[in-house]
Amino acid sequence: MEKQTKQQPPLRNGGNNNKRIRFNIYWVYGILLLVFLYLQLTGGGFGGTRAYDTTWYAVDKMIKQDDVDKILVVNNASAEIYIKTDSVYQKPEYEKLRNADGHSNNSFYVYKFLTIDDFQKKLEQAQMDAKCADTVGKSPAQKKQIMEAPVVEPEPVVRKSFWEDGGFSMLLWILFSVLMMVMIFRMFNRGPMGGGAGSVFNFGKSKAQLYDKDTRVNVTFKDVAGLDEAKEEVMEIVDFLKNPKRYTNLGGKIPKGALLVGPPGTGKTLLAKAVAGEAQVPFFSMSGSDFVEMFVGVGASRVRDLFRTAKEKAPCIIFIDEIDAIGRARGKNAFTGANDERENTLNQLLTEMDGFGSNSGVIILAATNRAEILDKALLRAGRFDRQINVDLPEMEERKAIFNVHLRPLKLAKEVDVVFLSKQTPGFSGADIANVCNEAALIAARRNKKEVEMKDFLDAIDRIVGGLERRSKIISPEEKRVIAYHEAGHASVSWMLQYANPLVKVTIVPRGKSLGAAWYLPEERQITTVEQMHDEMVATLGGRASEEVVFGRISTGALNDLEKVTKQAYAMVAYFGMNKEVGTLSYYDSTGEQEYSFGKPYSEKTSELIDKEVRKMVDAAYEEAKEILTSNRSKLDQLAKLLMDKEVIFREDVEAVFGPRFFDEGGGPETSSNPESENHEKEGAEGTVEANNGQSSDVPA
Ligand code: NHX
Ligand code: ZN
Repeated sequence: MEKQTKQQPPLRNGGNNNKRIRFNIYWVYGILLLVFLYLQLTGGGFGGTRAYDTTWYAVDKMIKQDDVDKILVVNNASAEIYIKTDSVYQKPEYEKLRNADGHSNNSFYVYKFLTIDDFQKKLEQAQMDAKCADTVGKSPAQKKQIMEAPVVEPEPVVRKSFWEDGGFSMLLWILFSVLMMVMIFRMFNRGPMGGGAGSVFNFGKSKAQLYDKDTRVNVTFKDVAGLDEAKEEVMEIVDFLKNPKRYTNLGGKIPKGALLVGPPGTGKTLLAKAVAGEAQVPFFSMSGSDFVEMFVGVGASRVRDLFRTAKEKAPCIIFIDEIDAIGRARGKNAFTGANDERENTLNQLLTEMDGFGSNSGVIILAATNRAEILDKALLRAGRFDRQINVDLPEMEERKAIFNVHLRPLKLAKEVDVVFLSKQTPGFSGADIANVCNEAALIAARRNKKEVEMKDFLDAIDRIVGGLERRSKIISPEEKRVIAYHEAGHASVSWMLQYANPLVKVTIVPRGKSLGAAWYLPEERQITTVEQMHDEMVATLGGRASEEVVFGRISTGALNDLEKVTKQAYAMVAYFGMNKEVGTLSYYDSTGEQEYSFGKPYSEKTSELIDKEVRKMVDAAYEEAKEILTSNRSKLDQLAKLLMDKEVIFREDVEAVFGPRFFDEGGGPETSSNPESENHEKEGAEGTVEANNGQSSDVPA
C-alpha cells in the first residue's frame, strides 16, 4: 500500500487516471481474507495434515504388521489410525502419508465403523491374531511375554465439528467485518468504489486538474465571443507568463491573481478554459468546493499541496472556479462555529497567495458570481489585484455569441442573427447556447431539413416563459378573467409613454403562468422615475382590469403584485425617489451588515417607508383603473380578440388603440419581423427586466 501512495502523482494529470490504485487495496484485503478463511477452515494447521479413508481389510493388515502407533475413536463414530513414523518412511504402502520435509507426519487413516462394539471386537480379534502369529516357533516363556504385551488401545476423543465449534458465528463475524471495511472505504472514497484522487490516502492532496502541453483543450480565445474587454485582460495575463521579461525589465511586478466576476452563464469558466488552451504553460483547474471536506484540516492541506505543485511547475496558472465556496467573508456569524474549517482553508489560501515572490510565475485566476461576499483580504492588492467583470452580453456581443453557436447548425437562409440578438435582451451566453440547441431540437421535432426563424423564436419563448401547456383545462369564466387581465396589461402599457413597448399578449398557459403580456425592454443602463412609475402602472393593469370589469379580484395577480411591491420599496428605500423619505439610500452594497438583524433605520422611518410605498402603489393602481375606465370599449375589444385568437400581437393592439404616438424613435423598432408572428420577451414574470438596472442589483 505504501508503495502505491508514493507512486501516485500528487495531482491528477488531465484525466489520466491510474487504474493500479483501484486494484491494489482490494487485492491486499482479498488475499488477507482468503488466508484468514483458510486458516479458520483447516483448523490452523499448515503442515498438510490429511485424513485418508480406509477399509477394515487395510486396518487389519496394519495391525498385523505392527505398524499402528495409536488409535483415536472420534465421537464413537470413526477411528483415526496413526501409523508409526518408522513404518511410514520405510514401507511403500504408506507413501501418501509422508511429508516432503521428512519430519514426522500428522496424517492418518480414518476407518468409519458401524458400531463401536463391533469395532472393538474386530480390533481385539486382529490384535490377538497378530500375537498368535508372532508366537509361532517361540519358547513358551516368550509366548507368554508376547501374549501379555500391551496392545494399542483405542483412545476415545470427543471432537466438535467446525460448525458446532462456533464456526458459524466465526463466518458471520468475518462477513460483518468485510461489510464494515467496504463501508468505511466507500465513505472515504465518496465515489463508485474507485480510488484515484479521492481515495483515503490522498486526503490532503489537492484535486486540481492539470492541463499542460500534452493535454488537449480545444477552446481558444476564438471560441469566446463577446467579452472583448475581459478577453483582453485575460490575454494580458497569459502574456505575463509568456514574456515576463518584457514587464519585469522596466521594474514592474507581475500581478498575482485576477478575479473573474459576473452573473452565471456569462462565460467565466469558458474564458478560463480558453486561457488553458492558449497559454503554453501548465494550467491547474479546480473548484472552490473541492477544498471542502468533512474532515478538519483537509482544505488547508489541499491548498498547500496545490501551491507546492504549482510552484514546481511554474510558470503556470491556477484556476479556482466558484471561489465563494471558500472565499466568503470570515467571522460573520462567529457564534455558529461551523465554518471554522472553511476559515482555515481561506487563511491558508491567503498566506499562500502572499507567501511566494511576486515573480515566481504562478498566477491565480478565480471565478465567482458574487464578488461582494468575498473576504476583503482576498481582494486587497497583492492577492486578487484585478477584477475582470464579465457582464451579460449586449446586443452586438449577443450577435457574436449567436454566430458561434449557430456554426454547427443547419440554418435556413432567412435566419437573421441581428434580429435574434435584438429579441434576447438579458440573455447570458449560456442562455443563447440553449436557444440555439432548443431551436434545433424543435426543428427536428417538426421534421424540418434546416432550422428556421420560427424555431428560434419558439425556443426563445420557451426559455423565457417555460413550456407551453395548451392541455391545461381552463373554464370559460376563467378564460374570460385571464383575457381581461392580460388585455388590462396591454391597454395600460399602450397608453403610457414610458412603459416598455408591447410585443405580444397571450392567454396560452406557459410554465407557471396562465397568461402573459410580453414586452421588449429597452436595453438601458439607468432607469428614470417616470419609467419605473409607468412600469408599475402597467404591471398593475392586470389586477385593475379585473376590478374594473368584474368588480371582483383574483389570486392571479400574485406575481404582478410581488413585482410592484418590490419595485416600490426599492424606489423609496434604495433609490431615494420619494419626497417624504428623502434622498437617502438604505442599500448596502458592501454586503457586510454589522448587524444582520434589524434594519439600518429607525422604527419611525420604517413606518414612513411602508406608508410611502403604500401610497405610491395605491396611486399607480388608481391610475391604471382610470386608464382602463376611460378606454373601456377598447379594453373589451382587446379582451374579445384575445379570447378568440389566444395570441395577439402588437399590430392587433395598434388596430384597436391606434398608433402609440410617443413611439417615435423612443423604443426599439419592432415592425421588421420576418414572419407575421413576432415572438418576444415578456414582462409578466420579470425575468427579462433583470438587465435594465433596477431590480437586478437590489437584494430581494
Ligand atoms: C396558480 N397561477 O398557480 C396559477 C396557475 C392572472 C391569469 N394558481 O400576471 O399566472 O394564477 O399578466 C398559490 C396561490 C402563482 C400560488 C395563487 C402562484 C397565484 C400572470 C399567480 C396570469 N400575467 N398568475 C400574470 C398568473 C397564477 C399565482 C400561486 C398563486 C393570471 C398571472 C399566477
Ligand atoms: Zn398580470
